[in-house]
Amino acid sequence: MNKSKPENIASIFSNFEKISSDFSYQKLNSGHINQSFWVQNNQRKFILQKINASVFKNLEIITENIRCVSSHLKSRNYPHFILESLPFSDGSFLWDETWRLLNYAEKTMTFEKVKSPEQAYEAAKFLGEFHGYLRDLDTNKLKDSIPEFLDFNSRFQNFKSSLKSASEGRLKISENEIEFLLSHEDILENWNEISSKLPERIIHADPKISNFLFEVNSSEKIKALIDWDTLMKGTILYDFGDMVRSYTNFREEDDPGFGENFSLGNYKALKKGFLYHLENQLHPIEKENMDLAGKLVVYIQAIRFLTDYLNGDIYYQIHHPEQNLNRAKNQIHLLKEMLEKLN
Ligand code: GN1
Ligand code: MG
Repeated sequence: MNKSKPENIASIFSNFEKISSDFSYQKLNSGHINQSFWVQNNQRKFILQKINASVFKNLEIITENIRCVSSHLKSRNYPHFILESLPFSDGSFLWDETWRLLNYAEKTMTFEKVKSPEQAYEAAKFLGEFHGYLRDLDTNKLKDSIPEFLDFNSRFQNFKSSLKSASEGRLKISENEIEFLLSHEDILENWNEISSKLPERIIHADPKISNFLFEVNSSEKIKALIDWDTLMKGTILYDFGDMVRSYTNFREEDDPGFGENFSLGNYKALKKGFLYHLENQLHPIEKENMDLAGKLVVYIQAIRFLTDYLNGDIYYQIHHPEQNLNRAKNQIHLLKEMLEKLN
């Protein structure tokens, strides 16, 4: 029996609490890795998720990392929503090995794309504040939820391997993108020159705009930062770069169109927002390399999407056959404009 089928949602949830007459659920379409459902019972809402165990190979680690960060934030009186994994009736945090239940920030909404520089500013400020609260949590308390997640040289090598194993058809259709990525390896080389000097901190590692919950009917008031599965030890510049990737993109992540891709206005707002809480906490080498971090993360994300396309779409969920290629094109177009405008 395929336990991920929606008809099992009620039965999985019933291992948390009795199903009441107002029980309902809805599949959420955001996220490329896990399957998420919004569940309501007794007028309370939760997120029920089937974790993708081929990406997150050790689910105990992500559960433990979330628990560790939640309790740290509570002990510091973090003033916003704190994500928590909720125990099922037998005391375990995972049901049937891959299902988990999370608390939910009520009356919130998400955006797939940034609406305005003000919104970029607010989200970056919110993330900077989150970092400020994590500053005194020992980085060794978190274990790697995905080994080599931040190993950009491995990502490049995996891309090169995919060129050897991909089908003729996929290689042909993406030849321009392959050529672009191979000819811009200098971005990675520039990064390699500074990376060993960057301080290690606890980072979120996926702060794209859709991972912020905004108050309903507000595009600026943020209630929560969610998706804590990739909380890990790494450089804070990865978080900054990932925000650049997401917040400066005028287009949706799978829109392959070219022209008017990068918003310099959003970029400036985001930088200002990020530094709001962190100005005095960042090391000079971090402040000096913010632009490079933006380019690097977009470059690596393009590589990740294209590698997955060449490998036959085995990592990211897709809804149509060229979606990963379109996602890669979108990142490349964004990067092209960044290279022009951020010099
Ligand atoms: C994935 O599943 P989701 O949307 O939270 C990916 C991120 C990428 C992002 C691109 C574990 O995140 O690293 O930046 O897609 N997560 C993992 O949208 O690979
Ligand atoms: Mg994520």
